[in-house]
Amino acid sequence: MKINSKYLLAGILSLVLIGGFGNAFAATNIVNNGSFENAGCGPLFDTVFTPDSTTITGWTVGLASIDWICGYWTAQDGSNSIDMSGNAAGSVSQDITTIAGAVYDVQFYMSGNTDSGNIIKQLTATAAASSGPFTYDTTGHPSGTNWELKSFPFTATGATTTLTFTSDEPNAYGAALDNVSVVLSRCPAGFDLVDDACVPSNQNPVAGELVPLNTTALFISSLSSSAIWMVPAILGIAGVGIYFIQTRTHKDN
Ligand SMILES: [Ca+2]
Ligand SMILES: [Ca+2]
Repeated sequence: MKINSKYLLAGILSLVLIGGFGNAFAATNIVNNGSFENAGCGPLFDTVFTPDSTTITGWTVGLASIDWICGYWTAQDGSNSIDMSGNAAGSVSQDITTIAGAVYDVQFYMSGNTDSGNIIKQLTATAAASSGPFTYDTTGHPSGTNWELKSFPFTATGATTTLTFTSDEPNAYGAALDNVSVVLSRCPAGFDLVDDACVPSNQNPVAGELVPLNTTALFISSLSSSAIWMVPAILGIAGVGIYFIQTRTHKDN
């Protein structure tokens, strides 16, 4: 780690900030093509048989087959969605880059193929040690007319986590799936979540973030993209004044 230090003279007017601030940075979806929107589907739908990892960008089809829906019914997001049972129960999976020990939130929308089969459709979602069935009641909801938001968290155990959705409908009429997202929600112990990344606690603050140093030190970051530490010449003094501050430019690793 290379650290360049220099001193700046800065006037700070009544900007005294103590303690932590919430992270307003929008969380980034780390799923590739979570809405199944790449070109090539249609018209209406394509049945995709295993093994296949090229038809739907980012996704590998397993078990028997899935139906890639593009017009046969209305998607939750964009134009395309998935019938988890093609001609029989299928699955879709994707390897996601993760941080061991970090917690992620999975969200997806679920509906069902009402052409036939069970009234209540079921799929199983799996990521790391988290796995569970999700159900959708099609009563009163023809295919594509209603979508329910589902979610579950998982804790990553390595640099890659496989996210899998598997049909529990042993026929051609499965649960429908669309708009899958995974976002980082909590960092491992000793790390803070800053702008969608895990940084060592009390190190490497990012410009624009307000990071507490301790209960008396004051911190404001706004001058550049480099990390900036501001240590008032007189710690703990609030109010209008001119403070000497120290800046450090961090270069990770
Ligand atoms: Ca979609
Ligand atoms: Ca089908």
